[in-house]
Amino acid sequence: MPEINFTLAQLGWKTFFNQQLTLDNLEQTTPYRITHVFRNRLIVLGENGELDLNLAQYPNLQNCTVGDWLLIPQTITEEPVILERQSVFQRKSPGSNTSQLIAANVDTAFIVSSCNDDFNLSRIERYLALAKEAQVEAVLILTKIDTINEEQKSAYLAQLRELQSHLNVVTLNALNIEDVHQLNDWCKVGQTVVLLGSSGVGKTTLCNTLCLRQESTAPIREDDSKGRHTTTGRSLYFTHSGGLILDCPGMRELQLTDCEDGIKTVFSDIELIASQCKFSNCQHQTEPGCKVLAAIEIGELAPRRLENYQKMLKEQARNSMSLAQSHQQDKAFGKLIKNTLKTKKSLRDN
Ligand SMILES: Nc1nc2c(ncn2[C@@H]2O[C@H](COP(=O)(O)OP(=O)(O)OP(=O)(O)O)[C@@H](O)[C@H]2O)c(=O)[nH]1
Ligand SMILES: [Mg+2]
Ligand SMILES: [Zn+2]
Repeated sequence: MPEINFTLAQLGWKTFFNQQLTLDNLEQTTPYRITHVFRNRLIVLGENGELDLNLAQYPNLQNCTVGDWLLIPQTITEEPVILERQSVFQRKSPGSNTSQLIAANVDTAFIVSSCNDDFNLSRIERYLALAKEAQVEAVLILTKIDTINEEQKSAYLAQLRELQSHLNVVTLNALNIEDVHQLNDWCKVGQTVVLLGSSGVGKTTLCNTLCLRQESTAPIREDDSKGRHTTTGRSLYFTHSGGLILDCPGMRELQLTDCEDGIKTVFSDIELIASQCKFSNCQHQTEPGCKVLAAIEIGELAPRRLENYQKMLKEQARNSMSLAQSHQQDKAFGKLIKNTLKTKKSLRDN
C-alpha cells in the first residue's frame, strides 16, 4: 500500500471532475479514486491516503468500478457521491441480464493480444468497438514477440492491415523493460490506461514491468488449477513514469451492449461503401447494386470483416434490448409491490 501522498492530479483528476463540484461538495467532501474492487469492499485513494470501504455499509457503491471518482463526506454516515464518468467500459455480464462495468475514467485502452493462438482479428475488433464507444484512444499490443521469428511477426502485422483503422500497434516482450518503454507516452503523470484482453496474454506481466512491481507484491493473484497466476480482481497501479494502469481479469466472453456507435466507427469503411449501395436498406446479401458485395468480389474488403460487423451489430442490439427489457421488468415489479403494499395498507386503515 502506498506510503507517499499523491496529489489529485497524480491520481488522474481533471477539470471535467472539478466542474461537477458544488460549493457544499468543496466544503464537506473529499475526492477519492477507486483503486481496487473486491467482492465486498472497495479501496479508494485520495490526497490523504487510502480508505477501505465496506459495500454493505454503502450499497450505492455497488454500481462503481475501478477508476471511478467518489466524493466522500466528512460525516461518515452520509453516502459517498459517484462523480459523472469521463469514459466507461462495460459489457453484458456473462450469464445474466445486466451490464458489468469494467473500468471508468480511462484515457487509453491497451488491447493486449499475444502472438500465438490468441491472436484473432474479430476479437480485436470487439475490443476496438468498446474503446471507440468509450471515446478512448486504443493501442494494440502484441506480446510474446520473443517467441516468434521475424517472418511470423511480419505475417501478424500484415493481418492487422485488414482492420484499416489507423491503429497504434506496439510489439513487445512484456518481460523486457526496454521493450515496454515504447508505452511511456501513454503512461504519463495523470493519465490512466486500462489493460484489456484474454486470459494469459500477458496483461499482468506487462503491468508488473511497467510498474517495476515484483510479482509477489501483486495482492490479488491466485494460482489456478494449472499452477498459473490469473488475475481475479480489478486494480489500479502507478507506472514508474507516473501514469496509472488498470489490470483486469482476462475476459472469456466479451458480449457487447449499447455499443452501436463504437461498432460503426470501427467499421466506418464498410459504412462508407454501404452508403453507395443501390438500396438504402441493403443487407449486403444478394441485392443487386450492392457495393459491399462488389468490394468483397474485387478483394477490397475481407468477407470476415463484413460478417463480424453484422454479427456485432446484431448482438449489441439484442443485448441492449434484453437489458432494457429486464430493467423495465424490474421497475414494473417494483411498482407492483409498491401498489400491493399501498392497497393492503388502505384496506387495513379502512
Ligand atoms: N515469453 C513471453 N512470455 C510472456 C510474455 N508476456 C507474458 N508472458 C507469460 O505468459 C503467462 C501469462 O501472463 P499473465 O501476465 O499472467 O497473463 P494475464 O493476461 O494477466 O492473464 P489473466 O490474469 O488470466 O487475464 C505468464 O507465464 C507470463 O510470464 C511475453 O511477452 N513473452
Ligand atoms: Mg492477469
Ligand atoms: Zn449492400
